[in-house]
Amino acid sequence: MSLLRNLYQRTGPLTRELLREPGEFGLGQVPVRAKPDATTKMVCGFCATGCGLNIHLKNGEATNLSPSTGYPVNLGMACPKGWESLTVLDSPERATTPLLKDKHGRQKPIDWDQAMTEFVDRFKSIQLEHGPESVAFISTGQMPSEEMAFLGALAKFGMGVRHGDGNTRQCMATAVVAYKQAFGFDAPPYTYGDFEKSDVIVLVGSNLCIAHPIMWERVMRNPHSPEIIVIDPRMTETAMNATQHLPLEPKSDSTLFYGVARILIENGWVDQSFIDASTNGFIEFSEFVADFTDERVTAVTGLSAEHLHRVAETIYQGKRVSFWWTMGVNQSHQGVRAAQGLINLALMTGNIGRPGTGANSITGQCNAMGSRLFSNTTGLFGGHDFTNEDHRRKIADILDIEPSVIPATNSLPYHQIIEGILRGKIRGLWVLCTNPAHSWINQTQCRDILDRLDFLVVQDMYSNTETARMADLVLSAAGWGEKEGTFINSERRIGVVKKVRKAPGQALSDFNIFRLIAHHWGCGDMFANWKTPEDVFQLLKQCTAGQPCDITGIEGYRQIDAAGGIQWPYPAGAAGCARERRLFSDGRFYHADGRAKFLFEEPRPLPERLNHQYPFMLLTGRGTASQWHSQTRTRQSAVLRKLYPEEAFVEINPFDAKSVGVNMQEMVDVISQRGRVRARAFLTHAVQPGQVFMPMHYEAVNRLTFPSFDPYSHQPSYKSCAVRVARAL
Ligand SMILES: Nc1nc2c(c(=O)[nH]1)N[C@H]1C(S)=C(S)[C@@H](COP(=O)(O)OP(=O)(O)OC[C@H]3O[C@@H](n4cnc5c(=O)[nH]c(N)nc54)[C@H](O)[C@@H]3O)O[C@H]1N2
Ligand SMILES: Nc1nc2c(c(=O)[nH]1)N[C@H]1C(S)=C(S)[C@@H](COP(=O)(O)OP(=O)(O)OC[C@H]3O[C@@H](n4cnc5c(=O)[nH]c(N)nc54)[C@H](O)[C@@H]3O)O[C@H]1N2
Ligand code: SF4
Ligand SMILES: [Mo]
Repeated sequence: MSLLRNLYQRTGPLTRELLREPGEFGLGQVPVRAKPDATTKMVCGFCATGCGLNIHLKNGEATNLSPSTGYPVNLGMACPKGWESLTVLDSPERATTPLLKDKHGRQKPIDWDQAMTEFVDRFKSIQLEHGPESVAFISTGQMPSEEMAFLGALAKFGMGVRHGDGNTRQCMATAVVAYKQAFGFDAPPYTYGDFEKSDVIVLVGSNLCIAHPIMWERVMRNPHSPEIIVIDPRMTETAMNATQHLPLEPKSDSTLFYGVARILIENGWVDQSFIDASTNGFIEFSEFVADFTDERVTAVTGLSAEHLHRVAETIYQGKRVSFWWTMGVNQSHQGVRAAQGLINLALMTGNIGRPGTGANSITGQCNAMGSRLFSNTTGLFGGHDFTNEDHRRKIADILDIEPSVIPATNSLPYHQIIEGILRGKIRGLWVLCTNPAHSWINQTQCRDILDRLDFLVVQDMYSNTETARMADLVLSAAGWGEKEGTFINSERRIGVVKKVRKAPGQALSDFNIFRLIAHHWGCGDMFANWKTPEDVFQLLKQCTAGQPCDITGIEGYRQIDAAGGIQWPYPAGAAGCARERRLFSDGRFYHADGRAKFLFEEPRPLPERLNHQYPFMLLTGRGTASQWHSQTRTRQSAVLRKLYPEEAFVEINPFDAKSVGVNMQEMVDVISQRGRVRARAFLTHAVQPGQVFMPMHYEAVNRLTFPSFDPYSHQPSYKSCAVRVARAL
């Protein structure tokens, strides 16, 4: 404590002001402070479902929580992570002060002013020597939109940084590109009510029971006894509850969708009037899919012809068919075209824009949707384009900055930033709210590359993440519950997060860290109006004017809070505030001619094929509902820790286990061309012979994965690489 006090006393005036933050233990701008022992509500900070949680306060500070019954998302339910959201904040692993690596490689606590001096001096000198492109950032889908926007503006407009990307590249990039090309804007069209209104629900590469348990609860509330078709190589928990499970060969999704499209066309099971009125490219698409005969499709997918025809018939007979996809599609070497294959099925059968329908990408992180609109990485604020001069001028006007400070070119995507480090082009990296030394593909190379940086800054809640341990400078950040802002959930619903806890030690909200950096960098004037998250919300709101995501009708946090979240779009003048809205009910899309596009391409073979040395295909993904990604948060809760296996395990089919000579629970080595990792064997028929599965939550897993990427979205293909399994000696 005395160390903290000393550090505090040495800080400059702005730092001191920020460390005090608006109303210590208070709740900033959000009107929930009336009674110190009140209950307030906010949205969960883990997954993109965006459940509402009631936070119970004692003396103005959160002591407990329960799921909100009145919130339109979760209707009184929460998963184990949501319940444990407050617990994970209390941990000895929290970063309580900035840390600087000394010449012996040990990280030592420092005060914020010294941290700022190091940050500014090191990054500026790298930029001076190697040009502005030599410093880059990697951010996240887990900070409030206001913080993402501050980072994007500070780095790109204030600090002259040219390249910044997010962990959303690992996650949502494929869906973004698929939607932009097909619809003319990145716009997931649905509302969660659609789960309850469909009579056919098609889930592709999406394990709702584990990854989005509350969305699954919404499916369970569906009163129409829906057909549930799960398309997943594994018999997942979700597949076990399906009426049809199609255990296709990994990455054969587009072939399957083209085959089903061909059957629909041959039988005349299409909605010709919708196709004529609202789409382009159907004739070309029909000609293309004619080649996807039963023989071809069954050979590639491993499914029977009966399977294909039954799916096609179920889709035809459905009155309200919804198509949902997640990482089984997005994380693929040809993910964009696979996602569009699914979009095509919705378009050709007219299953879009009506209740219970849609081509629906489910997002992952609590604010992945916010990062898509407001992170200023791949696109300019509000769904604008860096390369468009009018867009740059519009945004410059709103932010009251010179248009010339806005880069006219796009940033490099994540994997090219990593390559840039390898080639010595990028020498300084600022990593925020993500843990690439665990989550990026092909870890052995990734760590080696991060090691080559002249200066690595990591801004995180915890000081011991795999990436933070490599950092030259750690900036100690507040987490969910310790700051305010807004998240956008999977169904485009904006929800509020509030400060209901004080961050430990000298940890500051990311927002205030950005204010501090702006001040020390010398660009504080540019952000003179960016004092509170709600100030920034007001600016972002203006940036959306006239866009498909227009939210100029929202007054501010109070209204969002009272309404139970508000879905975009909500333009000024919008009448009333409907609790639920879906897109495209008028059959008009965002391309200039108002039509959606059929997009397709010849499927390509897997980048890393199996051979006799590496005979198994490794699939990776979520393991349990109580584990979150690299586990920095979920491992802090004793309750959550009890709900998942502590050490890495590999699921293997009993038939393969026999051929390898391993029994249940024995240790094995899983070996790819890139690495060898030890794991416990879990024998299960849930994985098919020839495939094995490992959850991504264990750090070892990405030492095996093969770095291949979708050519359009640059998203890594985490879910297929060749491995062999051997008994551990
Ligand atoms: N508990 C928990 N929940 C989470 C998360 C978490 O870490 N923990 N993370 C959140 C995030 S960021 C995300 S992105 C989502 C991810 O949510 P999901 O995408 O549902 O989860 P995954 O397990 O990554 O992948 C889903 C399924 O894809 C299947 N799959 C693999 N290859 C193929 C293929 O070629 N085709 C098809 N059709 N399927 C395939 C896998 O077998 C797996 O069951 O979850 C979110 N929710
Ligand atoms: N093999 C394999 N790898 C995968 C995947 C897969 O399916 N298979 N899935 C990929 C996907 S979809 C995703 S989304 C990524 C996720 O990968 P990551 O983003 O690397 O995973 P997280 O553990 O969520 O990392 C978030 C970090 O931010 C910190 N943090 C949390 N809140 C805050 C905050 O408010 N401020 C700051 N500054 N820090 C905070 C946490 O402590 C943690 O270190 O993993 C990808 N990697
Ligand atoms: S389902 Fe997602 S948003 Fe809901 S409580 Fe669980 S982690 Fe939080
Ligand atoms: Mo994700």
